[in-house]
Amino acid sequence: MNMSTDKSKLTESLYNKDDVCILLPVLNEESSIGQVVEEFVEMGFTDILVYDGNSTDKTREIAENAGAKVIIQSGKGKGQAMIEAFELIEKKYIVMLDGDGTNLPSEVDIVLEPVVSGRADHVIGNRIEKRAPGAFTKLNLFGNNMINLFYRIAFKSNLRDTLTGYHAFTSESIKELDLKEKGFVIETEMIAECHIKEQRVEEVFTTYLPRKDVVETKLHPIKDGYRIIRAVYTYSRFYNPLFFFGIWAFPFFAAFLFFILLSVILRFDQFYLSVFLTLSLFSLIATLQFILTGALADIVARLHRKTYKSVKKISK
Ligand SMILES: Nc1nc2c(ncn2[C@@H]2O[C@H](COP(=O)(O)OP(=O)(O)OP(=O)(O)O)[C@@H](O)[C@H]2O)c(=O)[nH]1
Ligand SMILES: [Mg+2]
Repeated sequence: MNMSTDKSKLTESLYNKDDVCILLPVLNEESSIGQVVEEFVEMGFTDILVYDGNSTDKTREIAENAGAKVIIQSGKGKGQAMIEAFELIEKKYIVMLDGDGTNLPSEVDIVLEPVVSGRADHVIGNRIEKRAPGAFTKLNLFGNNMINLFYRIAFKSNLRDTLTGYHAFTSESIKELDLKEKGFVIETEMIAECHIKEQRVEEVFTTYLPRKDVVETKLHPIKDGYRIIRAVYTYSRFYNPLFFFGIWAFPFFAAFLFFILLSVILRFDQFYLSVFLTLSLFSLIATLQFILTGALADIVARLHRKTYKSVKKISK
């Protein structure tokens, strides 16, 4: 018996499979959903929920035949489906993964272990390290890395794959999150909300395989990438306002240096000197304003988190 089997046995002994809901948000995944559901059935999971986004292929039929419960979402988008599903699930633990066969059901214990052992409220499966050749396009990998770097700075976090589809969490923790995003931004919103709500987030390594079929991707790299970056920035105002406001201090400080330089170069011309000195002063004031606003808001945010943590502790 190797070490990973040992660990898997250990994890299994920590939870009852009937306490877990396997959630699969899907849209037109007929070529992969059957195998994904079957693997979970074979492992002994009894609650497999396929949340369908009005697929036009045989996804629902195949999923049902394989042993899943299928529900059709009311609106549109992966986020909308997940928010709807979270309202219905009553199991203690939820494991969520993509139904396109890119995540391995056999790695379920790896993502569940930190949750069932009580170490984490929310676990994400990092796909970057164990990615198979061709799983990411060059553009997707670059975009993922850039977004994760931005997230790490904005949320002072060490997570390396915030856009993964493989998650495990307690239903108690997911109910605490205020989720609104209807599309692919939902994963970012979930992690950001976990940080805002002082939850313990852990990252584990999971395999990432290429899609079997070449379907038209539902994810638009540029449009969705922009939406995700905008969301990271927007959510950071509650968690790290010094970053949210402070980021604007950089261009204004650069403008200050630029106008000072121009003032020095054109110091013999009274008109230019006064114009550039005024502009440099304005830029310096703006720089300080952003830093000051960020610093003050940071104190408020820290106090809020401290109070939130205490209230949570007391109510437990
Ligand atoms: N219910 C539901 N599921 C969706 C919707 N859009 C995508 N999904 C599912 O969400 C999961 C992730 O979507 P993908 O299109 O694979 O996104 P991705 O993995 O970032 O992109 P790819 O590289 O194309 O695989 C898959 O199981 C999709 O079928 C939707 O509108 N509703
Ligand atoms: Mg996918």
